[in-house]
Amino acid sequence: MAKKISVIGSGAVGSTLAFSLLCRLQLEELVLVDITEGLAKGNALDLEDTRGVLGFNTKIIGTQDYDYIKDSTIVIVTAGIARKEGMSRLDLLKTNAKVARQASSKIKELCPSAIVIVVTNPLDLITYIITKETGFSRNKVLGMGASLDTSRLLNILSQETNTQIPYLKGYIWGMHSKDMIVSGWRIKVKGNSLEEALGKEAAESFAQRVKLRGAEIVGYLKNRSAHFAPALACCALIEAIAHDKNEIIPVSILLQGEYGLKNVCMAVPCVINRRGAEKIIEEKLNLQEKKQLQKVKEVFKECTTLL
Ligand code: LAC
Repeated sequence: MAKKISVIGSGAVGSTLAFSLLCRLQLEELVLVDITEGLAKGNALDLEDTRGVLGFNTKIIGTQDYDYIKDSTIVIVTAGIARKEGMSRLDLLKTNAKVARQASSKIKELCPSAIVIVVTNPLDLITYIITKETGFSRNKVLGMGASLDTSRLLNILSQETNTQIPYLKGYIWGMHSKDMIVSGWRIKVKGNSLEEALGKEAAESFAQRVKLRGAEIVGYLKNRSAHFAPALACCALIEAIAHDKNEIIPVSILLQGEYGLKNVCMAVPCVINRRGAEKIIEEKLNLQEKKQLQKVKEVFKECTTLL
């Protein structure tokens, strides 16, 4: 049983995540924090009202006051502004970096043993900021983005190839941006690679479609981004931690030489358990992937100069 989980930010992703957590985990306490007056409190009361149906014993708090996150075992940072139509995740950097620094100092002070999950965009840069600002060991600050992209990949691939999810394998890694890495040879449809299953050209346009899925959704919603799949992907990561699953999930983490990268946060497959990212799995790389990593290195360097 996870003791106490705090969700910072009670927007669409934060509140949907809180709901998913109540549906899927048994918690002693769930704290929702948002600086907008009444938002976390209103959501907390609404969530409490699911008790009669779900039957949980969880104490639920909605507040503007960070002090309530004290001694949380897991803290999820969703606070910040979300993408609107026409914006890239990077456009959010300035505002959300400030939010991330504030959250980091509170987390460091109040929950020094917590595992922190970052959802705020631009994901890899905010993960980097929170890792540095909290000073927590890197295995305890995990950015959730690639597991969402992986769920999107599997959904679209399932429809494209008319194949059920259990017969599909693969994951997305790299940055949670247009520079995410979709490695066709790591993706399998009933044992065949993406190119074998779709053909070379279709495989490329498929990869492009997956990369732009988040933007496609923003295009319809106009003034906000996706929330159901992001929240549930985050919930699955928390379940792997709370249930000590040793599950392999791609998460953004500070790399210190792995994959030839240093001082860069991006998603790589990790073994996730109650200690956070227990182990970074280093896969062999082909030439194209090495080139893509070089690009990540450059993009990350350029972005961190803006911080
Ligand atoms: C997305 C945002 C949440 O990918 O990053 O939809």
